[in-house]
Amino acid sequence: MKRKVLSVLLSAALAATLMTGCGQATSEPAAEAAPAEEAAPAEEAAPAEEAAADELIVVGYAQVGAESDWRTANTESFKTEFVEANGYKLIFDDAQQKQENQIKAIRSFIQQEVDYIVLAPVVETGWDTVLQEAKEAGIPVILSDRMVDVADDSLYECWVGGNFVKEGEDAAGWLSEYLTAQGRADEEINIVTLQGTIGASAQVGRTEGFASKMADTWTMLDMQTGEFTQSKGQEVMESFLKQYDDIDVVVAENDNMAFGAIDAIKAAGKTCGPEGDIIIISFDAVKAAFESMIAGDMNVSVECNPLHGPRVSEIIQTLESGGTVDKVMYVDEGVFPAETAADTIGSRAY
Ligand code: GYE
Repeated sequence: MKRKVLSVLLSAALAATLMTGCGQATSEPAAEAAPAEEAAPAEEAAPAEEAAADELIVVGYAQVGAESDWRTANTESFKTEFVEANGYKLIFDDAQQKQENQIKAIRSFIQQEVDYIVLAPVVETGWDTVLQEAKEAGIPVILSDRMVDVADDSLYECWVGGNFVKEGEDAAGWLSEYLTAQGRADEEINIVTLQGTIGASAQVGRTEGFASKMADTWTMLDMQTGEFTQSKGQEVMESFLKQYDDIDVVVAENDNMAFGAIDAIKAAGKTCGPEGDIIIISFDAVKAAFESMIAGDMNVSVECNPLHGPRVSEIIQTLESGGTVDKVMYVDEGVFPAETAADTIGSRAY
């Protein structure tokens, strides 16, 4: 609907340009000014590039922010996929980890009459009103990465992302096997968790998943948010180290917070990683995590794949051709322990 209007406007603008003689050289007559209802669609008469511009699918992406390596890879994935050569115009908004900014971005996408809205919601709650507005405007909303918690699931088309609960379970499963292999299965183990942004699906799922697999011999000493950033992760770890002198394991709910925690541990004169005193468990498995494992600082990173651009594009293409998509689509993810890092790093895409 929207694109047809745009195409009519563009063809009228083109015709006006041609009639004033300022346009690019073309042999086409001014007949392009014909009303849209006429048989020959305006774009057939326009030069190839103009025709292509008429057909672009306009996508507004309400991104969380730029808080982590994962997020940077995710943004890159969208910016590479949603290009004119693939038939898209991308309107990208970085909300700096603030829900209010994402709500503003969505309202602006609605005003601009985009064809699709893609939302990576910073937290799960508080979306009912603005998604209702998008629905009333007839703009499909595709959720990517994190989930929303809304009363009416017809407010979004579908969701694609990682299985965060499973990631948390996998992290605990790895720890259990690791401790057993070390002959420490019966030892009292003290754990602290650096949580992601409270209320974000990645935080909620990873915290829940890990908690559900806690062994009887493990104690969760403390959990605090590090907002998914390296600096906050470091700050929180510094305070944990002051408070507790017997930390065996750090669970960082993303790699960047783990990097901050490692810095804090070293600054406190302690050691971590496979040869050190404190076990570091992390999530995302970005390239820098592999480097950290190779350097001997991190024990394991549970993968979370950020390359959602092509996945969302495929969803849009399916919807464009009248097809249907699954409501919930999980991406396959693995677990990467330090001993495999050197062999794997070369094949990592992010
Ligand atoms: O783990 C973290 C990022 O929602 C899965 O957000 C994403 C998380 C990812 O900031 O690094």
